[in-house]
Amino acid sequence: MTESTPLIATPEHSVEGFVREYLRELNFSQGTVLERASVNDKYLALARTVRHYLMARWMRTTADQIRTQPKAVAYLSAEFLLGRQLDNALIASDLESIAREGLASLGVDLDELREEEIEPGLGNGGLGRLAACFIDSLATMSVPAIGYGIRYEYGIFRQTFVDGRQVEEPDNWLDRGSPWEFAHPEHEVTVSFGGHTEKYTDPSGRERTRWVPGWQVLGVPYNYMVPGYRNGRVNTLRLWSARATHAFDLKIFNYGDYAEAVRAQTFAENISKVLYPEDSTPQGKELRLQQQYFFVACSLRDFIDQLLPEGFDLHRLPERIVFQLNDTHPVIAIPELMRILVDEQGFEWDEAWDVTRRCFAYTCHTLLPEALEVWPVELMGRLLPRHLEIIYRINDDFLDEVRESSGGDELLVRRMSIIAEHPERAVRMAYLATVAGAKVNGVAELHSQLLRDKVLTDFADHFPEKFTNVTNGVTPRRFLRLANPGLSALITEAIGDGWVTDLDRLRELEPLADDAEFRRRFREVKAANKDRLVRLLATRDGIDVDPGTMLDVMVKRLHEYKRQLLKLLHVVTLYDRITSGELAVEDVTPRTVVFGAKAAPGYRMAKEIIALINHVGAVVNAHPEVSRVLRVAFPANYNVTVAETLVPAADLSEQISLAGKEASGTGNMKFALNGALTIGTDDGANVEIRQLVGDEHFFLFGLTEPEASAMQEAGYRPSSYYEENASLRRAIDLIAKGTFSGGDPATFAPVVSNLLDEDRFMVLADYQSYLDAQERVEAAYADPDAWSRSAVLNVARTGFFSSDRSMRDYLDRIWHAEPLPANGE
Ligand code: 26V
Repeated sequence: MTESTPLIATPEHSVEGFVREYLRELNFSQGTVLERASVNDKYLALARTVRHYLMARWMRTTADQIRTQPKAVAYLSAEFLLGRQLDNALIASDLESIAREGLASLGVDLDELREEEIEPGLGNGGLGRLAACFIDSLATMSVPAIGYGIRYEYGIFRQTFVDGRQVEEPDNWLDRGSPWEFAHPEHEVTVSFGGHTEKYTDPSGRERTRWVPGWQVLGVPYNYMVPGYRNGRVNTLRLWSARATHAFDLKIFNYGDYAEAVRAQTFAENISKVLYPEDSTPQGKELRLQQQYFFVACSLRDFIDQLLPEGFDLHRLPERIVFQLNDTHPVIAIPELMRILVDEQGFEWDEAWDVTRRCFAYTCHTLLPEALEVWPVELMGRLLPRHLEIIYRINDDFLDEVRESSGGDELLVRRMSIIAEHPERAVRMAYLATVAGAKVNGVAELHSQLLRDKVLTDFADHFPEKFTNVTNGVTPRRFLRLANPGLSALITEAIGDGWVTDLDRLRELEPLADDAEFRRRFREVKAANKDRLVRLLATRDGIDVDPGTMLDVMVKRLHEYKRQLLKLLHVVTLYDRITSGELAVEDVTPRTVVFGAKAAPGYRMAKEIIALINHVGAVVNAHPEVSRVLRVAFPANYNVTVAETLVPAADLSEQISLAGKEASGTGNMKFALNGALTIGTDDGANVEIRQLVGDEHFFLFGLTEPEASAMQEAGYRPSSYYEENASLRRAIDLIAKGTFSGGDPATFAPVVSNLLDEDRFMVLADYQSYLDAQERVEAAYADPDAWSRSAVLNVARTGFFSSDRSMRDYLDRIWHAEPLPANGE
């Protein structure tokens, strides 16, 4: 046996082989027999069976990486919003029909078992889902890559509504077993916190610093398979779980204080207990900084100790690894690597800096200044005293450089300092990442432009070569092949199945947009997808949707800048026009407006908006006339699993953020790729979607970014729109006087006054333009043939938004790494 061909027992790729393996799992791992197995038993046995089929590829991929020592990518992310694993593993290993048939022969329904899986919700929204799409693409492209993150015991909260208001419940996703993970306690890593630093002279007479920590925890790695799509490759996602150190166990024996020892244990294990829901502003919470340092310290240690050959010369680290920093959450990795090199490996500062600045690259995912993370110096000094010293030194050196290149412009020096002075002394993590990273990228063309021009301007002037763009993408495996089997089959019938790993091939569908038969079949698929959604909403939420209506969908985290309120004002305006008799129901295109959104538990206004949506929905849906043509559906607990049924069913995709606020959006891409038309502003990736699909197939409205900025600068007055636009005034008045709150004007007064007095995201300024665009939507929808032509062109022209393309861009522009050869499939 050579290292490249590990000896692995792979079950036979046949129905009989599958059934044998499945029964073995059920009997020997699950400890039951088919006749007595619960649905969960059957699901767990199935998951483990599928896992067995991937094992040989996983071991082979790992062995190839160890053997060939290529440059690898480590994607450091505090969030991986994976979605369910079973379906993806089935399609990646080409086992779907074998599993279906094999299970059927045992009287088991594959689809029932699928529904049993609780998705790992280890992310808030776009940023976490992006990380999941990226690791899927890296595996599919055979790129040597590893994802590093945190194994939160509780993922994003489960949302329920009580009287229309959001209530959060813990997401105990691990409770019923976690068949997709492999714990490796033997590879635990020790992570230090607190304490102090001290100077000492080493045997060679050099002045050095060491960190004397105050306390420690252990990180236990849990490995997850990341299967490439039918390429014989399986990469690894390694998530860290916190444990108390064995010192705590010892305490039990030494001091007999059992209760105290257990308390300490609980304290340590809190670190990976819960995913922080992103707030209206990121708060400087101590536990969050602990989480960030915890996973980053574990990951660097792991890469150096486990994945590099023994005795590897760390001066050559940049040849072997690039750490991609997914937003600022993992940025503490930069001083951590400096600490390892200088304090532990005895590097000179300049040597260490030269290595470090070639090992990291940073992706920024926002434009809102209040969303940029800063950590109070006081907190950082208490938790990570050595790292704070290192950050100071990096800052001193950098500011000297700025001083010199600017001829002593002290104002500029202060603006660019990694340490903010007001309102309190704090470390600006985005600045640290920009100074130390080899590259800094935004996530859509417009976003990258605005990053340079507005957010990191001084840095873009100082390091113009660092700044680049990589437009986001989504994985076509999950969001087309798996989520939309009907459309997938139609596409494959027309152009073959190469599109699954080469999404540009969708271009070949363009001529079919003019083929009446193809359009008819496309509409058939859409109708079937709507039926599937109708069944889901009926059984999951008790919501009744008419599949004959236009499905108008707005799903995304609830944030003021995304402007769910603008969508709601459209709904209220329709309600007003119908109830006032201005519009006859016969003249209205019947539509179902679907919302899906979680609000951060501490974000007051977002939660008020959720309540308002539910209250407006209740009144609209209960109105005998209005509800004939307009309904609002707001299923609770929107997540990846729901998206997989919702996106393929949508007719209209709402992407209506104020221009210049949405970094990219990725939901917008998923909808277009599934043949929904977009109504959207000139923001984020909408800009590129519109350029690609063409103006005639996209409903553009609203201010442009320069217009919005200019208007803000000139002094934006939302009340003037209220005064001058009668339709808008009536909609707001309906809310204000309590039409949707049982006659009580107080209920939604905070929302109303927010709109009239401040309206930070210019909802009122864009209202009329949005209404006009919605009228264009209605006119277009009235011609089903023309609409489906546009929809087909949306599919054909959005292959660019594959995350495979994003990965190619990162490889070329930032990582300079190469794929491994495919593995014979
Ligand atoms: C956002 C906000 C917005 C309101 C103010 C406070 C606050 C705090 C944190 C965040 C999260 C920023 C990181 C994030 O999730 N960005 C999203 O990343 C996606 C993937 O690149 C991108 O498509 C979304 O446009 C972007 O919002």
